[in-house]
Amino acid sequence: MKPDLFEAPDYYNLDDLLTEEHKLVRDAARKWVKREVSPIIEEYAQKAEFPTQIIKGLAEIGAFGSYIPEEYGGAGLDQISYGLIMQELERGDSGIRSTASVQSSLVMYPIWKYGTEEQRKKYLPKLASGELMGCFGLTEPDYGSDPAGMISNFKDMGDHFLLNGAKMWISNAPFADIAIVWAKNEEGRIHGLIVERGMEGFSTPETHNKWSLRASATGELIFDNVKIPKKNLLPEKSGLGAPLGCLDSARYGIAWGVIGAAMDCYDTALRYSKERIQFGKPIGAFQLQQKKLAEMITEITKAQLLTWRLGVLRNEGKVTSPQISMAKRNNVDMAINIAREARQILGAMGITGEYSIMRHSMNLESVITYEGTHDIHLLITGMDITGLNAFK
Ligand code: TGC
Ligand code: FAD
Repeated sequence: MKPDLFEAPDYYNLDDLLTEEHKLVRDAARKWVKREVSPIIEEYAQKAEFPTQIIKGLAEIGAFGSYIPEEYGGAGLDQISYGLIMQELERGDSGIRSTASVQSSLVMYPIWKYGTEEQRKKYLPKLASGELMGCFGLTEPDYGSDPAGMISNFKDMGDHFLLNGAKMWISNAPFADIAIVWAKNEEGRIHGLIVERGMEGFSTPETHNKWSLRASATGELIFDNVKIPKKNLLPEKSGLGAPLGCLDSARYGIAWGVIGAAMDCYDTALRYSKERIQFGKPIGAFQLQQKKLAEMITEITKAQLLTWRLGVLRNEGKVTSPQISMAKRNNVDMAINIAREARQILGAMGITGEYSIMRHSMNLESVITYEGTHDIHLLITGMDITGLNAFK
């Protein structure tokens, strides 16, 4: 892979909207990605493996639980800093951002918000330092977009719960030490349970043959009469709103993250367009290539503004779930289109692993599907503006 020459586009001087702390956090993450991710990511994507050796570094830049209070080992940062870290990680690779999203928003967040003080103290500091890694099991083979129908269930056996069922498409499952698992009790109410690796009857087979998110480990969670201690139930929130509340946080991070992937594709294509000579001049001098590049920077700038505003609303505690859906949907679509156009600017070189664009493009095919598909987020917006529910 070529050396990482990335320069971040900032067409509307959006840095002026950031605090010194935001810029420090972002620049540290950017530097770390250049040093630790860019040199190895192509090799790991090719061999379809998550580079576990970067876990410690991810913890050190505050990527695990950026906004979790310091008393629980988190970095105690605001929502914009969290977003900027996600942006920088996804500039490197969506799979790296995925691991950090899952750990922060889908594992630490529910323990922080729905757990007991004992659970917070037991798990959060170790998750923040990367000593423990987690995963989040909501999706099932027959229930993806419609998680309310889930079959996984647990029975009260007096001194413990007995968990049965299966989850699939679970990021980090193959190496996670703990799983936040959503399952129904005997009354059909959804609850979160902390399931630990090593519990009898719990297995996590890896999912192979992915053309997307290859540097992220994906797997199943299988529960065959797993005995769960009662103290592992997250008691403070139940119902589908509990996992969906975690998804709000993760979807918010994705809205920022994919801007990183788009910026990397744009920056690579812009540089290439000035260096590649055809018909006696740089291809960037042709109007058709300029149209592509001009549209890319316009879309990136719009996405940056949307996301910055979303961050302000989230910091103020005023954001709505449909506002997050709009940003997730818009920004992933923006990034996937930019990756496709940028690939074309590089001609045949664009399909090789010498450049990051094809890897970003393939990764974004997962990102447009997970955490609520492109269609589901449109229907959430539709429901919000009309008051009419297209799901039921
Ligand atoms: P519905 O009846 O609308 O809602 C059920 C309850 O949930 C509440 N609620 C929310 N709460 C918090 N945040 C949200 N975003 C919420 N949306 C809804 C709602 O108020 C209600 O509460 P209550 O108290 O009245 O019971 O539910 P529904 O069954 O009709 O479904 C609605 C729909 C389709 C929007 C929802 O099911 C959905 O979002 N589906 C998409 C599923 C999804 O996103 N799965 C993601 C799995 S995790 C993942 O992909 C991780 S990838 C990680 C990585 O690698 O980065
Ligand atoms: P389906 O729900 O079967 O949807 C298929 C198609 O039908 C989609 O185009 C969808 O938009 C459309 N559709 C569905 N319902 C409607 C409707 N009402 N109206 C119109 N169109 C509709 N899940 C986890 O729980 N944890 C994880 O860590 C996790 N990581 C993932 C990692 C990867 C790499 C991938 C690819 C997925 C991951 N997922 C995870 C699962 C992901 O959240 C689901 O794939 C996603 O929610 C969609 O579910 P599905 O794949 O079953 O598609």
